Order: sequence, then structure tokens, then C-alpha cells
Amino acid sequence: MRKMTATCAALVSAAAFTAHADDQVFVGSPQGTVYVADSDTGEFTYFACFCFGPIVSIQPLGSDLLIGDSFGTVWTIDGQTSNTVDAVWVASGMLDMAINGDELLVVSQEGELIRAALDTGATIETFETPASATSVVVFDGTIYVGGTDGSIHSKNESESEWTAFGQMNSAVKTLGVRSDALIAADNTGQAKIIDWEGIGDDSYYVTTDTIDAGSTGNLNLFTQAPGAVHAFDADSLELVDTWTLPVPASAIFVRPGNICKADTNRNGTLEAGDLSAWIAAYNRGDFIADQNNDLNVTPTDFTAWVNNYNNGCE
Ligand SMILES: [Ca+2]
Ligand SMILES: [Ca+2]
Repeated sequence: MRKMTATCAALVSAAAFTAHADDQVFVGSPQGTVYVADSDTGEFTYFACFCFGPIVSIQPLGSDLLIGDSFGTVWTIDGQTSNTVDAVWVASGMLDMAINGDELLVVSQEGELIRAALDTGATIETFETPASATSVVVFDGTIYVGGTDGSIHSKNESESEWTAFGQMNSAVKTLGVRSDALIAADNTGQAKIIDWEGIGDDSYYVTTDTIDAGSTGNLNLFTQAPGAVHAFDADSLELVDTWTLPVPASAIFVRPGNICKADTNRNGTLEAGDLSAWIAAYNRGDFIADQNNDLNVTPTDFTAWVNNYNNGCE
């Protein structure tokens, strides 16, 4: 994919508004089913069933969704119809999974971090990690791995060694991303927001039932094992809503909705920062970069972003 750079800031002008993100929130269950809700209502409906579980990770790939289960299978399903497109097997007892370019990063039940080919699932390499791994995410080409000792380390393509990024009180339960920060939760139910410079806030309690974390921009979302999603205000970190599912909950993934997509960093304000957020999202193929809503991220989405921005949001 052609890389975009920040040279077009003059095209945008300032505006302010309050937006409903209208995001789609996908939650996988321990039984292998996937439910989806609109972030405005939090009412979940059935989306897909693999009937193997637990589902440990849901990730976007173009217009498709990749669903990883604990048997080590990564399913590719159509993001609209939920039809199964492909399936590959990576590692038994998979704990977590992320996409890095054309590769999968998988945490095995032994706490190893495995690089595998996206199209075949074949192992390429097992990474040495500073601690036994529990969770992995990728953001803007950097890998973040959580460990059983509570440590979070990062590494990008140009680095040969892991760098200490953050520290939780106990084993890292899950890592999630929002545009400005990493969201981490540990086994004692404490969560922490750590910006991309590695500056963390004081941890706050979200419950020991927390399985996975996601973000709509204005909300930090945590799936709760008994079948709920707790929605916390992204700024105040107050619990503002609890959305219930008809099944227990495990992995979570948020697909940005089509309302006011020009607010690319999803903070409710149109500003210059949305351009750099769009460029970063474009370069990692994120759904939020898809400004013309054709479920693909292509260079034409830049023109669409400028148009969306200039049209403003209500
Ligand atoms: Ca914004
Ligand atoms: Ca598009």
C-alpha cells in the first residue's frame, strides 16, 4: 500500500461538534459465536457461529474479519455477510492473535509469541520475549506484548530488542488500542491507559471478569466474562453504560461506523489531528480510513476524507 504523508493540512479548517460514533461492536463468545451491536444502543444481535471456542481475538483484514479461537484456528469471514472465506491453523491453545502486515502474531498456550504466515498459518519464527506472553497487539507497525509478570514491551521493525513500555500490577490480561493510547488490563481487574510515548495514568478498577478491551474513541470498552460489555468514558474513565449479551463474552473488536467518519481519531471534534489520524489509519489499513464506506482502504479515501471533513459533522 502506498504510504501517505502529512502534507495536506492546509486543506482542512477547524470545526467542533458532538458526534455519535455509530460504531459496530463485535464480541466473540467462549462458545464460538460472534454478536454485533451498534455503539449507540449496545443491543447485541447474532452475527456468526463457528461453534469452536473460546474466541480469543477478532481483527480486521480489508472488508473481512479474522476470528481466532483457542483451538488455534484463524477464521476469515466476510465482514458483511459473515460467510466463512478461509481458515488456517496456527498453534494449539492460542491465547491471543494480531495482524502485522501479511503475518499473524499469535500467543501460544506456552506463552510463546509466534510469527506465522497470514495465508497458510505456517510458523515463520518464534520470538524471544522478555516474559512469558499473554497478549499481543500491533499499532502503527509496532508490536506490543503483555506478560505474565505484568510487563508490557514494544518493538518495531527497525528494533532488534524489546523496549519496556509499561508495567501492570499483575499478569497482563489483555491489551487494546485507541488512537492515542494503549489500553491494558491485568488479572486483578486494574486497567491503565498508556499513551504512545509510554506515559501511563493511574490504574483504575474495571473488574476481574475483564477478558478483552476495545475503543470507540469516546468510550473504552471491556468485555466481561458473564456476558456484558462495560463502557467507560474515554476521558473521565467513569463507567457510563453496561451492555449485556445473551451469551458469555470474550474477544471484542470495534468497526467504526459511517457517521462523522472525518473525526478519524473519534474524539468528537473535527481538528487538524484528524488528518494525521487518517494517515496513520490508512497506513495500517484500519477501517476508520475507509471514508467512502466501500469497506476497502484505498487512495480514493483521502479525497473522501477531505470531503467528509469539509461537510462537517452534526
Ligand atoms: Ca477528532
Ligand atoms: Ca474506501
